[in-house]
Amino acid sequence: MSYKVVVVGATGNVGREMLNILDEREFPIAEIAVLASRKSLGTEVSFGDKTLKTTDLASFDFAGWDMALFAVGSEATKEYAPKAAAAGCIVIDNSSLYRYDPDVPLIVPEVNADAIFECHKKNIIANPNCSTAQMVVALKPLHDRAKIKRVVVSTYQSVSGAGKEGIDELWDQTKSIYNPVDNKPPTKFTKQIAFNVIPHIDVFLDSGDTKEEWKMVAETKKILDPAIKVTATCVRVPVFVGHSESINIEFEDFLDEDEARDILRESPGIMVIDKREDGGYVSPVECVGDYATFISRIRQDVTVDNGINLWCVSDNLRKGAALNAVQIAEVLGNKVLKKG
Ligand code: 11C
Repeated sequence: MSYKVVVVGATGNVGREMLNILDEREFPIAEIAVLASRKSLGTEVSFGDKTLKTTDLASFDFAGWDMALFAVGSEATKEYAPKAAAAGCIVIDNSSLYRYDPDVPLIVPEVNADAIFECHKKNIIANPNCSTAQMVVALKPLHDRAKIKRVVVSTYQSVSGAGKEGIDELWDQTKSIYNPVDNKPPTKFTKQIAFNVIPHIDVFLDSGDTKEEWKMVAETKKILDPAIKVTATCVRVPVFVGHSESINIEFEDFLDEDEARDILRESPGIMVIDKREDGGYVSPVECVGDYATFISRIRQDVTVDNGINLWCVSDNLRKGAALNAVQIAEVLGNKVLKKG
């Protein structure tokens, strides 16, 4: 069986990655439409060896299309996702708009693929925040074995999480360090990002946490287990692509570091690189373009009864966005649409 697929926001970083990944994974496509907002209209995008011309999101009729992968901001999603859903086209949404809606499943296929059966409540499925997606892939198999009580996570998030403007700002500031005449004040980030780190992603909440930190808590509970306590500190670092996370996990039951390593090695979506020698771990530049969530530095935390520390790295534009959306589309095809 093959499907009529729409990619909304096809000219953006995530939209282009969605097209690459649909092609790479040979997603069964009967017909594809690539949509963009008026300002990008007419822009061409690559899909395998084809070049596709974008059409206008505002006037597109979603009736008769099986699924739409949305990679646009919350405003455009708010306007067009309900139209697609009402026309019977199932939306897979990369924005944060529907993630916390109890009638919308929030899915990471390695963790909660069966939540897909909830998709008919609104004809919408949500894709999580990038920093949550990679973390829950790492947590799920360990939770199944030893039940996680609490997670303390610190993130090191690349500028591509903030879109093209984030990438441009790091690039321009890095160059201007050597040519101070070009020095411009930061516009995308709140402080200099080149040769610096910024402990602030998304808006501040009354609690003192940022929205990015709150998302990691709320989304982990929704995807994996509402009983797990999570506390997060999210930090922007001068890396173009690839989010890294230092994760400290406290379990109900004892889990030996060697067993944790073996479990992770056998788990879907994970690549363990953990050699305890110079370079025997993964850094973000090495994960770019890959599908896997890489786990390194797995070790006992002896300061609590049942603790494990690990280092988790993944391509935020892939597992954190486009790949996860395509994996959801695969599950939707196999579990829901195929059965009619
Ligand atoms: C960042 N994680 O790195 C964010 C980007 O909720 O989908 C993704 C925001 C989201 O800035």
